[in-house]
Amino acid sequence: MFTQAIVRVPGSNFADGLTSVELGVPEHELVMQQWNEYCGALLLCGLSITRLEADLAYPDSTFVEDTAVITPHGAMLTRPGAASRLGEVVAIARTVRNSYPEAAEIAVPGTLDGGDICEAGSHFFLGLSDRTNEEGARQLAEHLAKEGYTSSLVDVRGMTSILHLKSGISYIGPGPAGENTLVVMEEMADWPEFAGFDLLRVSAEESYAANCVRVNERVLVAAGYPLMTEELRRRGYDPQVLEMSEFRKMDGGLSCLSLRF
Ligand code: CIR
Repeated sequence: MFTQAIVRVPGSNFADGLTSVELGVPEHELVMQQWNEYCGALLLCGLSITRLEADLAYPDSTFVEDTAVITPHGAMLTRPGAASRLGEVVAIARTVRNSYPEAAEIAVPGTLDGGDICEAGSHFFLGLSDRTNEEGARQLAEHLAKEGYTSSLVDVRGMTSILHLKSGISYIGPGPAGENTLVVMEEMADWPEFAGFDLLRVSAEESYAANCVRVNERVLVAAGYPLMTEELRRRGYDPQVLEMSEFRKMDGGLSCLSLRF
């Protein structure tokens, strides 16, 4: 069960952040509306929210997930792989340390974005991407092992369609009958790394919906992907549908907008 979330208000310069897609410029009013609805959904899931003020020095800083990896046993502050985002960690460290005073830190030359780290029960998938390098993943694996978790690498560097590992997979198990459900975009669904999980395959035309988030009894899922939403219902999950159009324009998904613990 999660009880808390950390979020950061999107800045008025949110549109100046990094993006690899050409979906247009986010409209600030809509950004705020969608972000407020997202926070409302977290409240509905029973979480208390720590809301950090907008930080105009870092247009991408509303994507707080990339700055830390938090487990029930501890926290690791990251070293984001994009130079323009490195300073975001300094700004969030104090808040994370309020709950995890002993939080560790990824050290040079490691780089790691939280979006590449997928918790799947007692195992973690560590994505290697343009943002997370082998040294960053190695340091996190060592930290997680001390906490009793296993981990394995998933190399997504060859994939142009996703920014982070969690743009393509999300762990939402256990399901109503104890299923160990891993949501996977079709392109990755046959990868041997994911054998052994109950896969929920997301069709190519709905691949953005592969980034969903289990929060206690609900699953947050992006609006506009009816097959995915229906499949979650069919499997006995309770989907909470949220409009994400403006965050998608900046390569953001549902998981990146909060740190949950
Ligand atoms: C970036 O390129 O870093 C941001 N515009 C988007 C980060 C999305 N984060 C995530 O999926 N965890």
